[in-house]
Amino acid sequence: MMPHVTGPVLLPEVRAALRDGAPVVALESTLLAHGLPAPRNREVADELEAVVRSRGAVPATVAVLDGVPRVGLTAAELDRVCGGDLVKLSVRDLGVAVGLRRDGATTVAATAALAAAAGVALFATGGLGGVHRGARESWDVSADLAALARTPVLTVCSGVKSILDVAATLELLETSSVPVLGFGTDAFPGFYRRDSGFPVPWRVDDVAQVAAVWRAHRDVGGGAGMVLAQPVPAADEVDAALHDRLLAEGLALVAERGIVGKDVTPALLAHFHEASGGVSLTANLALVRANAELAAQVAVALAG
Ligand code: PSU
Ligand code: MN
Repeated sequence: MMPHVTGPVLLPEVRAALRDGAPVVALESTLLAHGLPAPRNREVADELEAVVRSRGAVPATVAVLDGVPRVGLTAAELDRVCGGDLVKLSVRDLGVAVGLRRDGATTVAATAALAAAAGVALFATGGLGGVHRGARESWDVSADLAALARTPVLTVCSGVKSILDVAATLELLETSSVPVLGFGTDAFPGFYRRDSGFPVPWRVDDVAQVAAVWRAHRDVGGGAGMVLAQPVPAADEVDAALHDRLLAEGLALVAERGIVGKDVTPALLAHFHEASGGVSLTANLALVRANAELAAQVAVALAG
């Protein structure tokens, strides 16, 4: 039989940090490969890792390269992730990509799965996938939700985009026994907007509270992940009228072009970035950086 890789391969720095109980934060690669335009995405990859380091944690960007699931990437590997052509891999695609020795960027679901397998508990991203509008007909519900239900990883994000059915997404998180905490907010964030219009079930106001809740959740929470939702910095929030226009246009465009399945989210994101003259990109970058920073602070609190 041919030898094959069974678990993720850790960058030596990440392996050493985990061995020593030092703080580590996993970072998602689909947001780089499919959520941000090249070549800006490559700078963002470095910026996110630098933010994590600035708070005293070790960053570990996750992807599959040549069929090897990797937790922690070298600069050359980040080049490949940001260089285009990478397939978008959710959890169901991981085994296929490994078996066929392919490259791919990992979604929230796949990143959480590989991070957990590597022993990394903290994970930062921009927005979660969720229940799409019209899911009653299309059945389009992101595998991110099912993955969070069974993967003990704390995901720091800015809620979900209003391209989704936010109410249904929150309902499904409740059904899946995934706690949702608002960080310094009573409102579930709507990615580009600080308030999606729906409340969070729980609010926390500092990193020590997050660490206490996560420790307890691991003991009594039944094995599910947890969502820590932080709104986009106020200065970078997209104006409500612009946001509503972009959303209406994006949804119409996706319907018109018959875009379905895993292409829906990247198509909507691309439209937002192109049609907003960079405003949505600024917001996107600001919130991802803030989430990486918060995740690192929580990781440090948990390691201390
Ligand atoms: N939401 C965003 N930006 C993103 C994504 C979601 O605001 O880049 C990406 C994440 O990788 C997420 C994935 O896991 O899209 C969800 O895709 P789908 O809806 O096809 O499950
Ligand atoms: Mn989908």
